[in-house]
Amino acid sequence: MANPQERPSSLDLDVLIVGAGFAGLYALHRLREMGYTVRCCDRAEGVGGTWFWNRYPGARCDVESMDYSYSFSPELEQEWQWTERYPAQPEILRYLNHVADRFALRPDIRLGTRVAAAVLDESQQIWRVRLEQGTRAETVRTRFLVMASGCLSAARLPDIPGLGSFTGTTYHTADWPHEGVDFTGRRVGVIGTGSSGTQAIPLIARQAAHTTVFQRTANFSLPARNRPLDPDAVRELKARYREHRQFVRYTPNGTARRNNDVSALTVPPRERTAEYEARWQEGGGGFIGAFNDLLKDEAANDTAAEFLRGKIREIVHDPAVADALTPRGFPVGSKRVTVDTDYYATFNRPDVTLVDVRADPVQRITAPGIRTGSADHHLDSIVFATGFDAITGAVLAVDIRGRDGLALREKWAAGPRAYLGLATAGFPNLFLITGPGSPSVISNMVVSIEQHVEWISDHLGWLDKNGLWSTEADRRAEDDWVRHVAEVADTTLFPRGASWYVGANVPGKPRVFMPYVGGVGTYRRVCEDIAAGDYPGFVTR
Ligand code: FAD
Ligand code: N01
Repeated sequence: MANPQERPSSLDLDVLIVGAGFAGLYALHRLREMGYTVRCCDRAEGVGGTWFWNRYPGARCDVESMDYSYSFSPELEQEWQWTERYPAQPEILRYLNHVADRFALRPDIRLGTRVAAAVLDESQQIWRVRLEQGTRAETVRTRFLVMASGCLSAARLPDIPGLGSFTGTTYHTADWPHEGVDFTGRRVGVIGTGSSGTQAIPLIARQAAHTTVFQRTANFSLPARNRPLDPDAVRELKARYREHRQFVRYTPNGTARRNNDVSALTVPPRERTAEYEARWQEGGGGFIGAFNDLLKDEAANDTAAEFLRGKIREIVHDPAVADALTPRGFPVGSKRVTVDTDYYATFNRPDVTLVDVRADPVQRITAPGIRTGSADHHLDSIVFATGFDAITGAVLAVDIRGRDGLALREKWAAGPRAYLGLATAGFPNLFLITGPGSPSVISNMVVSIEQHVEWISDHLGWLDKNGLWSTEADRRAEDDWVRHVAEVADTTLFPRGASWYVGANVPGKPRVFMPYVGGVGTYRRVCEDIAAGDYPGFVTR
């Protein structure tokens, strides 16, 4: 707990947490249990983060529910009943609301409150943080600032001319109306075929009079094969949940996925195809674990890519449409593989049109619809499934100024730099949950979030136990870590896709591969060693 006599008299809080999603809720609970004075702010009008905002049809997770859930409370994990293998957004949001109530978090959460700026007061080693609630603004003084602001929370509209001129209705998947949208009888255009688009398109198509999908990059998509959970299997897993969670924490991805430790190139072609087929039938992202070199070796990756291209040709009847839906030019997995229900089959519907905007580019949005090089598409609604300014977007949307008034935006102008993805030199007592350089989006994020929350809170406890007030990443340690993150990425095929992992979806964003792909378990051990060694790489005072 913070030592009261060391607090500057003007301090309002020990810790301010930005964001009330999976990360912010757990951070609030854990730090409050340790005795800190903590508040959490979210610009949303409810808790849940991702699951508050993304209410589009078909929104669900693609990590299995029994793993995509908190492990910090054995009671919570026993009492909560998931209904599906991949629960839909409303169920995950109910879960997070249950967590907020069960742990009495709400009194310390301020909703509808945006954190606009944070300035380090060097003389007192505290943060002055500007909060905005509608037209009201106030400044709070806090010792620690924890950015639990999300890797996929800064939604992006595309830079298409004429965006404001459309006279129909527009929606972004990550800011979906709470009352839902009835597309019955409407001509709907969907821009974007990433995870959100591939989940939403089949359901929109079932309802709308006509659906036009504007695809820029064809992506690899795997069938989810979602299903209700088998009560016996749930009971069996719950009986050994503790052991299972401990196992998952040290796996490469923070999931119970079966990773086959064999090269795709050493097995006979028929055996290889059988393995791919079994995983395709099983459904979900486990396909990528079929062989140990799919994300390392181009020739190995090609075998998986070719299998998936064959599936598209099998499912989609019109060869020209199948061809346009076929991903080419990047390895499977280097852009996040999407997990869908009936995505490819949707293109067999007579009321669905695919527009390949690489071949026929969007020129502008007009009053009645979308104009491409070859046609005017008349629409009643446009759905933007165009993604996020990922990983750094929400952090840099806050004007954060550290030592000598340096803006974090300036420090990260050529790409984000953070030690372990947890802290950044020049910004003492500022923590990033699932920040750049940590496994974050390459993992089951709930596992990575819990690990970061626990590591940060343990570090705070250690500082106080040792009578220290502040902690800051050492610049050399940070440089070494950033280099290591890039070196590890370069041993894989990940940087080869023009994905949001490298910032390729945001014009002008520096092209840096942001997540750490060395594995969740490996990363956890590094963090554990650093804690056990009294935090080398951090300057504490
Ligand atoms: P978030 O849930 O994004 O919460 C961050 C919160 O911070 C938001 O509510 C936001 O409003 C708030 N915030 C940001 N900036 C400010 C500010 N300046 N002031 C005030 N509030 C602010 N991950 C998986 O591992 N498995 C999945 O299956 C999976 N499915 C996903 C499906 C969708 C549709 C999306 C978009 C993401 C998915 N993810 C998945 C990633 C998901 O984001 C994480 O799993 C997890 O929910 C992130 O939790 P978080 O608390 O870190 O961030
Ligand atoms: O966003 P995306 P998302 N003109 O960036 C296209 C998680 N998630 O919201 O590929 C035309 O992936 C863009 O094209 P291109 C998950 O981590 C998980 O779908 O850049 N098209 C792309 O097709 C995921 O990866 C689930 O060429 C334009 C699409 O828009 C992450 O969130 C569900 C364009 C954006 O895809 C983001 O997913 C949902 C333009 N100007 C989200 N601009 C699960 O299932 C962009 N695009 C778990």
